[in-house]
Amino acid sequence: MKRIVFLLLFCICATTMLRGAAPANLIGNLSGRTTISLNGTWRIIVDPYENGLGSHYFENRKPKDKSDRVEYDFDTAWTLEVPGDWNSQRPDLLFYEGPVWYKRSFSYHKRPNTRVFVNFGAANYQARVFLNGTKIGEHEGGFTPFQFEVTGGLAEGENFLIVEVNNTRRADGVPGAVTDWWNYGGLTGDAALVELPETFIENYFIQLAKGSPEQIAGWVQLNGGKEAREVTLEIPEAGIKQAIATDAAGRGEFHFPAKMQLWSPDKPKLYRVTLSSRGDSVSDDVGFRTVETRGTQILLNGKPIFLRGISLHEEAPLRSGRAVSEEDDRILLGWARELGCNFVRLAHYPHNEAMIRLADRLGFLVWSEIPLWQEIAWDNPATLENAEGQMRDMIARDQNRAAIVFWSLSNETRPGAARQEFLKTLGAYTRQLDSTRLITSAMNTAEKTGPQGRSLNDPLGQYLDVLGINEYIGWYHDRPEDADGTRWTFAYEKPIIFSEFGGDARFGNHGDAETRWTEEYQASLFQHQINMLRKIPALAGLSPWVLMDFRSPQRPLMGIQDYFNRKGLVSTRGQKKQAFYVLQGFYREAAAEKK
Ligand code: GCB
Repeated sequence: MKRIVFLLLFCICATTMLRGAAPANLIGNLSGRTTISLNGTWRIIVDPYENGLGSHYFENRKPKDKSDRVEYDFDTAWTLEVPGDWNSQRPDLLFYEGPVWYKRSFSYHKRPNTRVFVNFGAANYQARVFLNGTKIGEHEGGFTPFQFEVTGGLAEGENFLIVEVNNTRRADGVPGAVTDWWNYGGLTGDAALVELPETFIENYFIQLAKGSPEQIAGWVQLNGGKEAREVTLEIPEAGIKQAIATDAAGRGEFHFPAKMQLWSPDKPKLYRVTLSSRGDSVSDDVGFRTVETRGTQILLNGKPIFLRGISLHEEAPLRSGRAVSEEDDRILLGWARELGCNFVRLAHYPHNEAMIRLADRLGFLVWSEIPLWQEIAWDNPATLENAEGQMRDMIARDQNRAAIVFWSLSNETRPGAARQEFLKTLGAYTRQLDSTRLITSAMNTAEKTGPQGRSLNDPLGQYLDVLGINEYIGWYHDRPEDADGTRWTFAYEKPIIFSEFGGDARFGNHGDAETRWTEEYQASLFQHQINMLRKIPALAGLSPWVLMDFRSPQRPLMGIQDYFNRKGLVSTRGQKKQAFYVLQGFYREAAAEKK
């Protein structure tokens, strides 16, 4: 008995230690900071047999004399551009999965009273980072930023960074071993040094208080000093100047009345907000709005809103590869605008920060999610910790963007006790980090109830504010016209978003509406889906699958797919398929009705 109690205690302690070992908090809003870009050309060594660590690639060794043997040389190695994936930059790396070692030299001149951090916007999937031959940290998760302090490790003058990025898929990772998107590897986010004072404003949360359009609430976190300090928050255009006291841990919370012009897709008003504290100051552009639910409605600023959306991957338009720049994002959101959207579902992982900021400026509501897709190691505590870490960092980066109204926990997961517990914990954690936004998930577990009935009873629904449904009537089962008579019922009285439906069509492939892979088939499928959706009173919005064709290893049909999922309404070259105009027609009507 004693032994059992001891074992139990040991397990509890071990789990708490594991879960308690939270990495350093992220520094928010790097665009408001002094940064030195490390983007551009990096040298790379492809390392399929994982020799790099044993052969000390991270030391950037050179032969000591002419008889010395060193079997690598970054100076003569291949190159890649950062930010960017390796698959689309070199034809020989299109299908590559494994480690690649990146190296870049830079010169740095030390400045007094300055702390320096290195930031990577994203590295898929795992990264080990070395500065001047010494390891400074590692990171897991392919889409969220990470930072390490390098103040002590920087040399005066010449320095070099070496990063091993490994995109090997892992069954215990997030995502797991299988996805329906390309496993683009590499340093896919911006790389930069960030200079900050000894004590600096690490991050802050400034939004309208939950359900109160006339109160601003949030917190600020300092990093550095040991004594309490004051932070001043100013929004000059609104005549706001508030003093916030921080405690010895550098945290200050605030809550004050404010009458703001509210952010909405029609008027995406942003205010310049400045936070300052002895020797540090950071500015940001922040919008203010409320979002909540009432029965089956979503209320934006207290009024019901119908979400005319589209799902999209972070896939570059007009070329292939990860979308990594604001120019890429502008094209994608431009098509969404033309379609008549006021909402985008950024599938299936956090997109680059520029995309969220652009959505904020252009007035798109955003669904943002972590790559928790289908099968995950539900029983593994480290997988849960990983999912929580990705959620935490996505929120830490984007929590001041009014555009984001949903944090999504997962996509298409199979009900079961372990999954339920995992997502319940993740949901509670997400609410604890941000209680102002709505929590959702895309579910695909509707049951057939008779020849024309479908019912969504997934028990995950109880933890969500808004229910997302992915369904593929007319593509993976049944025929497109079967949608017309389908009647939906839902176990929860909550807003419903049809977060996916669609079918593949190759642009320019024509035939009748019965013939798969044609534009006509896809257009007819969209029309039948719309017929069905019109009859669902709880419908709060939709984000069909998908804006643009995207690469996927699961799609090998030659001449049609060529390793692309062709469910796009637009081809990768920007050609609009017939279904684009069907959805556009519906959105025009919906906008006119002010649904
Ligand atoms: C889904 C997934 C999405 C796939 C899509 C498809 O249900 O959520 O990631 O790409 O279906 O095309 O099969």
